[in-house]
Amino acid sequence: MAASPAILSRRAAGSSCCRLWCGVTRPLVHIRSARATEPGARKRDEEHMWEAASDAAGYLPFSRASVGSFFQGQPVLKNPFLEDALLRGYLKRHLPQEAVWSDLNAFGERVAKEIDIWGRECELNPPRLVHFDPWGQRVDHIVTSAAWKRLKDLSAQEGLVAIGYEKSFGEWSRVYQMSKLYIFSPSSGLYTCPLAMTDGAAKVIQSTGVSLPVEEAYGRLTSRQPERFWTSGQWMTERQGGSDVGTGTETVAVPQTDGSYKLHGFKWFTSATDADMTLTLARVQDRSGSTTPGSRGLSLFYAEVSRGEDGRLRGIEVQRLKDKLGTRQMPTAELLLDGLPAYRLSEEGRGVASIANMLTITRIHNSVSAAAAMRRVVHLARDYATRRTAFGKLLKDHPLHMQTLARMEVETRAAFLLVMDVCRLLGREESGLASQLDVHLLRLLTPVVKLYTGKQAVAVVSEGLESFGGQGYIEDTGLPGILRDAQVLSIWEGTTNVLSLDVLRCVARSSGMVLHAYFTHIKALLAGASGVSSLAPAVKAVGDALSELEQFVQIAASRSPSYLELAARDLGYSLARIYAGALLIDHASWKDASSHDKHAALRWCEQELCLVASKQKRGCYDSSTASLDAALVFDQLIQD
Ligand code: UCC
Repeated sequence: MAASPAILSRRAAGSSCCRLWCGVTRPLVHIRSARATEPGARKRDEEHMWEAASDAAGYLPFSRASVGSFFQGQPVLKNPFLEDALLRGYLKRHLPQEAVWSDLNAFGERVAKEIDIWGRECELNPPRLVHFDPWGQRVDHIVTSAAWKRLKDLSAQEGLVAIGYEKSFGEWSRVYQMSKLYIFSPSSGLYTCPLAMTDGAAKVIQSTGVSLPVEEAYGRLTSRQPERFWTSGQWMTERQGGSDVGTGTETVAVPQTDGSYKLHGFKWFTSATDADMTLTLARVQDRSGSTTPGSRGLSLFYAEVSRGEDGRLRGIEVQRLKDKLGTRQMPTAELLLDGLPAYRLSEEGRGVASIANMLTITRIHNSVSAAAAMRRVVHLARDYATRRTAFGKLLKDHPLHMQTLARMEVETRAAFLLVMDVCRLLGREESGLASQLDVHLLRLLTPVVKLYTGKQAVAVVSEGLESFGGQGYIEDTGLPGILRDAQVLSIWEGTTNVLSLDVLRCVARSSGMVLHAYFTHIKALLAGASGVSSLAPAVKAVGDALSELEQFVQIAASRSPSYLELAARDLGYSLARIYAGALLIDHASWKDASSHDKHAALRWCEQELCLVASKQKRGCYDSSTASLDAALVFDQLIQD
């Protein structure tokens, strides 16, 4: 409500000008001060008095259409390589080569100063699909932003796939490649997605033995020349088969007289659909037109995405682009395959086993992106804590705020070490140095690390957004996009539950040898740290948790498969937490470790590490619990 002239004149006569205006409602000030006086019109008395008081005040906040003088400083992205003490500590220990360091440093500088803006541009200019040209011809053009195209060239030049195949740093080449991707990922506009599939496709082609017609493709996928570089798709998901690929894949492959095939089917979710080629699954039709159902009927195919002379895609129609929660920077499409020319890469019926190589690589990339998302939000949150004042001091001086950031930091460190250890194992396997223990560990840890980091990325990024207060919820800060993009990490490349079941499968298929390798390796890591007294509580916590896990495994081995299935997710989490504890301890016991490394290890090991043991003791996996759970979900009485 507006103040009356009488009140105004009384206040104007007062001595304290600033306090004088405190009772005046803000809209009145705006309206009055912003209104131009009509030419020739005499100002009314109250307007004269108003201006006199303003002049006397010298400074009147929010007057004359001003929005005030305080603007919060925004968080600043700095060189992510220089800002990451753990990354540098890890590389100092394992990969201290000057060439790697100078490359990562220079790349980190580019990420902060140049590339991050391209990533943002991809978000602001998402891809669109043009179905028809102006004359009504079907063209199915996926139009992407200039920044998206620049990111493709950059990826080739920086060797973001190539480094893994050049193997210039032997068994550490994968650690080098993934460190670079880790720096790149949160600024990449999701270009890391096509890179993951490209890497996976190169790996599959390599493992099937590079020969015609894929020799050329392999060279392009691993090229550093932008004009030669190709990306690949991974078309696995169909309408019936998301996780259950074996049952749900409907696409058929019709043999041609020249030994090639034509594919007919519908791919429901194809990521980075502007790729140059793809690997995909289909069922080979026999002479009678029949196919083999289930996983045993699936074969792996290679197909190039190309256009005919009429400008139309050969054998593909792009049905529509997906409207997704996040990853909007990247085109994801539904594709009708109608006679797509293709070559069979696997033996007939070995499709799932053959594409599993690709899954291993894309799951590792997924984990890299998860750890990177956590690191990015911690990086920005800690910078912001030095810029934002509340309740009389900077956020960094509020112990509770720092405790929250420290917990995010510990979670990020654990994720980073888990991811890098899987990369280390992959590098050993690819350079022929892996022991049988390494091979088992890689098989077990790939789904464990993917499921754990994917889930934790959402939790840490969400916490990170909260640390910016309301600004963390504001779209054009760029912060909400980090959360939206993180949400996919626990879904694609296998959901948390599907990966938990994959853990059980690899335990069963190896007759428990993957777990044996796991126990053996952790015991070795703990033994290596036994001389560091400051780490003793952490060593004890991990040792105890490992014993509990061994006991759980012994008990579970005598139970029915349904018992293990109910325990699968908690088992996955326990495997991740215990292994991360051992890695944090190992890193903290290295001769050049910092006190922060030790603190992180101790903090991590304060939590419950072996969930599966405590839940087992409470009967959580008993058969009665399954029916109680179902009844709870549907809120129904249990039928006897
Ligand atoms: O495509 C997608 C999005 C692309 C975007 C990529 C971006 C990535 C990161 C980006 C970073 C920003 S998402 C769609 C992805 N789809 C999935 O992940 C499918 C999830 N479902 C599964 O993983 C299931 O467990 C299936 C499909 C593998 C289950 O199929 P089956 O047929 O029931 O599998 P089996 O019978 O267990 O295994 C068949 C064979 C066996 O080999 P043999 O016969 O020699 O014993 C298994 O050992 O495949 C082998 N195998 C594996 N080998 C199965 N899984 C694996 C594995 N994980 N590793 C090694």
